Amino acid sequence: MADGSVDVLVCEEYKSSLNDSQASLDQNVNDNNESTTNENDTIHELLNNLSNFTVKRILRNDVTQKLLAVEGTFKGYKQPALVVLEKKGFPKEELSVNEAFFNDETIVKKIYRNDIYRGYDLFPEKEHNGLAATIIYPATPKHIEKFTPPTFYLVEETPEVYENVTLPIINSQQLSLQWVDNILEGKAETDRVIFNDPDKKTGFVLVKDLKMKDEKSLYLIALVRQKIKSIRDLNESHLPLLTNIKEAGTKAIKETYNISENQLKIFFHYQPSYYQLHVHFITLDVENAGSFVERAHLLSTVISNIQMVPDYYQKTTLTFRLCKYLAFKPYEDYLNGREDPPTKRARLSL
Ligand code: M7G
Repeated sequence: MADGSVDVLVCEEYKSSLNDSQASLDQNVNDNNESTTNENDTIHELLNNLSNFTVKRILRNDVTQKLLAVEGTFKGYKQPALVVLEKKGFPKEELSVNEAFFNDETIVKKIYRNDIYRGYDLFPEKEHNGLAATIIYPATPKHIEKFTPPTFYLVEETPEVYENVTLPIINSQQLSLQWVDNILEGKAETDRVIFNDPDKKTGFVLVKDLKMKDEKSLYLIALVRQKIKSIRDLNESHLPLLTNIKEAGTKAIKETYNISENQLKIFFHYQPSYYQLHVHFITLDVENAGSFVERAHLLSTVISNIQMVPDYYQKTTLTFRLCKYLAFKPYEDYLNGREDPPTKRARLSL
């Protein structure tokens, strides 16, 4: 099954960078090129300022990326336009930083003081105060959708909800695991394998993830040989497997990439997209790699939880987010259909 269908079940990472979104749009824009070249050109030629643009809808206001995407119209042009504004990054060199901000052109306004702390608004000279703008005209529904963040739905999955909702979904709609078997059996991606432990109980294959595009940023996954769906199935009997992945996996990474264990983020996803247990290995400096709190479970924490309570993952409530209403609906239906759903009962007793 193609990866594109994954997000029906689990929330795929939302493409938060303009570059990601832009890359996937390029083809689309090229497809439109022939029919729209003339109108497209005139709209940009006449563009001295943006006063003839009217905002119809804010699609995305990303405080982390400092990015604003709006849909609107240009006066005299019928079709929708998309304008993306992005704050620019800072210069890399000390000298350039000095010249750009630490001069008598920069206006300084004090906002607050508290003890030794002061907050200011700074207005550097225009050249260093700019925004990057991308204008797409005409913007197709696909462009608009790309820049519109999904609505997320949080699920607090008790063991009962797992049994009655998640498990039937996994059993009926699971994505094909053929690619996992191919790697485990040495039939595919053999040149991308970093380490292979053939033991049936504690063995695993450490392989470059699809997301690892080059050698600069590490992204590996350890595919487990035992048939285990997810962390929900883990118990005391799996501790040797988990410690082996941690110890042998980090040793192999040290030998291959010279990266120490203390530079690695090693985690499971819950819910994962693929229900054959696997562990993600990335370096600590990689942000936004699916390691947000409502999805990532550190391997070390999982080991520790099971050491304290052997059936911890059969007893605990696991919280995760879904980004499609279609995926959330079975949970909503189940909780609404019961007279006294477990999560409501728990909240009422607080
Ligand atoms: P996940 O936690 O099930 O879901 O991780 P996610 O995809 O939402 O993170 C599965 C991991 O397997 C992901 O990091 C994928 O990039 C990776 N992956 C998926 N496929 C189909 C392949 C593949 O064919 N080869 C390799 N090497 N990695 C894959």
